[in-house]
Amino acid sequence: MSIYQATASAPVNIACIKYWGKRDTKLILPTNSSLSVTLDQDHLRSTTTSRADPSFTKDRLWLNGKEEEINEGGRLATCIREMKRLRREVEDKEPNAPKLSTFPVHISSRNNFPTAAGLASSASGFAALVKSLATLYQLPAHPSQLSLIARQGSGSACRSLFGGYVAWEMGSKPDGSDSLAVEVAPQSHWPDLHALICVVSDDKKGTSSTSGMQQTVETSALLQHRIKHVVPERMEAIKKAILAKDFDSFARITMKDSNQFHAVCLDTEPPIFYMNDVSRSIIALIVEYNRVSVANGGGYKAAYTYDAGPNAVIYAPKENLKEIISLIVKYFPQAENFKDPFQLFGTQGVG
Ligand code: 2P0
Repeated sequence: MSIYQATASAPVNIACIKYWGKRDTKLILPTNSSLSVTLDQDHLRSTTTSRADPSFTKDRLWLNGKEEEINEGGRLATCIREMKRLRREVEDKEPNAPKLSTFPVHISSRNNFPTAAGLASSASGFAALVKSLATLYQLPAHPSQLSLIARQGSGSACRSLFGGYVAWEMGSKPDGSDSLAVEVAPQSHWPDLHALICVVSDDKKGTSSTSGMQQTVETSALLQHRIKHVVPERMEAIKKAILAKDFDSFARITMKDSNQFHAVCLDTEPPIFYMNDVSRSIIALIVEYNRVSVANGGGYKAAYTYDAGPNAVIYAPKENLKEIISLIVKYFPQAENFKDPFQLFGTQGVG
């Protein structure tokens, strides 16, 4: 008897232009396009194994060893249903192909980093889920096509289907068929850009992204300004900066967009705070580091960005990493011991 099983993994991505807000909560269609860098480090990944078997009684999923409910009509159920639909298209074309779309699946997924600590575990998780089912079902699908399905698991997951520099184009069609991820440049285009992740806290965050962003959509006038008058130009400018490997522009845009995302959170009713005092101190450190460099005739040396949590991600050219790490260790001595509340996660190439 054949065994139908496949394993795939997907990395975390960190947005430079932030996704925050949905125009369609069911299909997960965003209010603005976004752009991220996919990390290539081994210890920030989700790995997922899927198995299809006619003896299984229903679809089941385990996350880090604990079974999760697959609610009817929920995100997991939608992703599994959509992947089975693509498999059915293969089976319809190839009558001899095993009817895997009719078998229940068991899925086991593991993250090798803290879940829901603002480190985008849902992004790598849903990307790995979709990839493992695509491998199991031997789908001839392009990553952009798979991104349409991963998006319905978690918006930011669509960007983790590609390595390197990735845009999620918001699209305009009501059915979401043009709201997908596209590669801006592969990691090999700009391998000198590195990301340093500073885990300020690995506690579960207070306000989930999903509910937080809808509160913002409902109550923030600043979000409307951001959607209409800021992000479209910023998307074009950062793509240009990446293609030109222009770190100064990349850094300025990335920091400005992180700041505006957190400003929009503050403009929400009730206000949402994701950064803490340590996060803000790291901002001050990077701002000063850049100021001194520019004052001495140099350029920007590092860029910070924060997602829906207090952890800092610092993008920098490789040559600056040593200096940045020594600055962080100097001002945050806890970092050296890999202890809470500040843990230095490590450095890595991106893409
Ligand atoms: C991002 N974040 O672009 C932004 C920046 C958080 C801050 O994507 O509701 O977990 O599952 O679509 O994808 C977090 O949002 O939300 C996020 P859902 P998701 O990376």
